[in-house]
Amino acid sequence: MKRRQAAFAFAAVACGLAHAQAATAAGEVVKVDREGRRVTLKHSGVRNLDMPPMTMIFRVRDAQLLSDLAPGDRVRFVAERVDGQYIVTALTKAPS
Ligand SMILES: [Cu+2]
Repeated sequence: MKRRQAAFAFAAVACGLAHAQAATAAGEVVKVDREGRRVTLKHSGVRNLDMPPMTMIFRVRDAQLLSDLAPGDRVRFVAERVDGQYIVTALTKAPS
């Protein structure tokens, strides 16, 4: 766990904000929980989080990000780890 956090910290510093766009990951919406401000995504690898492909629940920073989403939508998103939780900070529908 410590090693993983250290690796993430290093990646965050190495990438910096200028490369935030490159941290975009691809996923498909499985479930939208607007009240709980959560979204379940079946995502491909998330490089900045060192995360392999999986289906998981993310918290969402801004409920607005969920306003136009439905299960089955393909999305591009940026997720960050904040206080041990994975939070989606940006999300757009992928062009189909
Ligand atoms: Cu994941």
